[in-house]
Amino acid sequence: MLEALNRIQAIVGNAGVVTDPVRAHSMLVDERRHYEGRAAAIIQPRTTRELAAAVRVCFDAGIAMVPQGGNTGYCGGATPDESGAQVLFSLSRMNRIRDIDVRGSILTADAGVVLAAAQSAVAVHDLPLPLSMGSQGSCQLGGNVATNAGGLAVLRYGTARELVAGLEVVLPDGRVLSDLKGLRKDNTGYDLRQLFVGAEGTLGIISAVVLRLYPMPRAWATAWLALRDIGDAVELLVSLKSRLGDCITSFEYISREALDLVLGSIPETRSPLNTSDSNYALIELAAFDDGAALTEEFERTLADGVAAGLVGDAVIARNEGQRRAFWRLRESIPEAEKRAGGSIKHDVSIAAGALGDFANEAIIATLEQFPRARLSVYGHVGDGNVHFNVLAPDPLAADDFKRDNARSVSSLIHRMACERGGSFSAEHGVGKLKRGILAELGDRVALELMRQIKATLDPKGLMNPGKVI
Ligand code: FAD
Ligand code: 2HG
Ligand code: ZN
Repeated sequence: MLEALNRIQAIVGNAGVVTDPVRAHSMLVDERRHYEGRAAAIIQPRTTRELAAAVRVCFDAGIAMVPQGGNTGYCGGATPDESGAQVLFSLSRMNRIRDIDVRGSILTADAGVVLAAAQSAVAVHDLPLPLSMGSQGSCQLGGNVATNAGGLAVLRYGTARELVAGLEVVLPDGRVLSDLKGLRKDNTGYDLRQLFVGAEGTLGIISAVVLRLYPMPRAWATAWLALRDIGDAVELLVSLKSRLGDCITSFEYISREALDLVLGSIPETRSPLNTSDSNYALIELAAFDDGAALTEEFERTLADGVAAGLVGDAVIARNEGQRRAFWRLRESIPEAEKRAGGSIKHDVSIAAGALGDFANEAIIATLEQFPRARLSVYGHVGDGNVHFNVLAPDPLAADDFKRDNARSVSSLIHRMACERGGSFSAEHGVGKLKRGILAELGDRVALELMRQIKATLDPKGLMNPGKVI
């Protein structure tokens, strides 16, 4: 081991090895403080060449490797185990924007570029990268691709998978798979690229990405509305889609309890409607003209929703400040949950038609078994994905509540979602946290194929072992 670590140090130099204990600690604990690992070394290469050479040393010496981006993942996938025998590869120093092809609308960047930095770099060219999420100030493009991240505009632009036009990947044996041409069409064999999207670092380390960019809308129409029921959100979305088509970029659901968590703990927030409804939606449309016609049709559709009893009340943002204030309410929910002691999180998806029933039945079943629990239900209803989060009645007793109840609460919610044909992990992945659930609830044939793919690409089982499968 020591000899291999010396060789790696010679490859990446002193600046490429993290020795500061405070920095190291922050990289060895996961975002949700579920896991704390140890590492034989924390390596931060600067280039693909350095990364590949260091990986090759690990492969030859039989050392397990863990890739890490911004360490914002929710499933412990970027945390090494407790053995102290694994090498953590942090991509943070691989943070160069390689190219912005304005004519081709593609961005090529090192995997360690922080999402917010990538957004700023392309915004200058009026070509937004339509991937955004609460963690964007820390998460990295490589991590976004490795987790197939979703976020707030999936409805219009898809998840990270649909934005990826190319990848460069360091394979577990140090070979580099280079697919950075960014071609729209290329039917030359298997689509290997997609294997690494959502693989959570178990098949290789993504060293660079090519992402699709889109034209900058010229206007937005953003509404905050009260709904009678979460099921009505789905009905409203159907009618919006039929009348406004592709213009809808986001359709987010927010329960009253989730909103109250934000209003109670995040400074300078206030409810956009003076009502005490139980269900809200935040809807955004984008236009490529001045947006007047779109806003008019939006208002008409919402008015019809009111007449049909789907919508209680609605307000459309009058200016950019109000639009941002609406989004702040939605984006602050995870932070507000943290301030309330944290939650037992569930990230499930269900076919659109069954979503309302699932949510309502899950609320009843959870409160029957855990009558004092607080719920925070919200999410990307436009994508059939809800975050069904369960909090302790008292923030001060949150750790005990989560420790005592996480297993049974999660088993209930995951089973309810899977029995209705849904997924127990719509956007946050599997990592270490849900590996057991995947083994239990996953499709047998799919699991067999995953193991075969893993064995082919990583025959020594060195790449992020103990995660996903
Ligand atoms: P990490 O946490 O470092 O790693 C995550 C996984 O990817 C690990 O398995 C790791 O091994 C692997 N990995 C990381 N980098 C690489 C690489 N270069 N090559 C190969 N494997 C790699 N997620 C959503 O999908 N939608 C949301 O809306 C969303 N909102 C969030 C809001 C908050 C406040 C927080 C804290 C998290 C949120 N997340 C969300 C979860 C998380 O931010 C995303 O999963 C993000 O994509 C993880 O990126 P990261 O760089 O932090 O990855
Ligand atoms: C979101 O949609 C993220 O805000 C985080 O996916 C969800 O914290 C959560 O449970
Ligand atoms: Zn989400």
